[in-house]
Amino acid sequence: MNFENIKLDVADGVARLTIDRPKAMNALNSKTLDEIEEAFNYCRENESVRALVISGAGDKAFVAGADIKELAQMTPLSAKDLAYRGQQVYALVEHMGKPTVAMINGFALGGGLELALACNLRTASTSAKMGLPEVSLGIIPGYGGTQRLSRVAGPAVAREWILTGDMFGAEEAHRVGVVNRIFPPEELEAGTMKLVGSILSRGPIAVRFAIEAISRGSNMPQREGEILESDLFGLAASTEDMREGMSAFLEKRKPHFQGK
Ligand code: DAK
Repeated sequence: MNFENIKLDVADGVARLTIDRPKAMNALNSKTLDEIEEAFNYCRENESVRALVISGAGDKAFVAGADIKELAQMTPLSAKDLAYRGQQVYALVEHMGKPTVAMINGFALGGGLELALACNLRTASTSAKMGLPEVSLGIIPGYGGTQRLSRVAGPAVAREWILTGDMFGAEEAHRVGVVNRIFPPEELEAGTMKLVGSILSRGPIAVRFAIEAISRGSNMPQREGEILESDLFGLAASTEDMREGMSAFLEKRKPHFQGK
């Protein structure tokens, strides 16, 4: 695949998607959004991809939001189209059915933070800065930020971040649960890959069902989420992976999961 504004490499089951417009702080213009969509579809459909890690090129930015030059041209109708399009692309990563990690290596602002919030997990460099500055531009978050930040870190944090439009450092983001793990810049990559490696060593079907139960369940009343959980639990109990995992424990050896 030939991309202009992103890179996609797959090695050892992990797809690395790099947003690559460093001169514009990796801001998302419509071409970049198209390419991200193609990459997400590839990752979803391709069995050799077992996990996805997203980061930004260079050492300054993850993604500094939507491209403000393009946003400035928006009309009500084009804004509606853009909203629909962005929501579709972000839903692809949210429902990929494989572990997805945003590795936040610098500024993650606006649509950039919203992209990270659509991933299952977030790691960040201690020098990263995050925020939803849309109100400073006279708009509100439009790629799910008002919804996902509330679900990830709670409505009080979402109100503070969205209403002030302020930027927050990685330590604060970690403290309030917006990011899962923080690392010094030089350890971000290794730390993130270690986290991914730990997930990939577990039963792949169980990981997939756990992602589904958490993601879909968070949009359901608790009792319905519990019913979804019990259905998926039942399905997990039908897998060879379950037998292997339990046999390995009883035989005091490491499991060899086949994803079956
Ligand atoms: N768009 C376009 N260009 C950007 C950009 C952006 N978001 N962010 C940075 N750049 C460009 C700068 O214009 C500059 O370009 P040149 O002047 O060199 O040509 C270059 O990147 C380097 O930036 P700076 O010189 O500003 O670098 P600094 O280190 O001084 O500052 C910064 C870095 C990230 C703090 C600063 O660049 C900054 O504040 N950037 C803007 C952050 C921002 O407000 N982002 C937009 C958030 S709003 C929608 C759905 C979603 C959205 C919109 C619509 N619909 C449903 C319709 C999403 C909205 C957002 O993301």
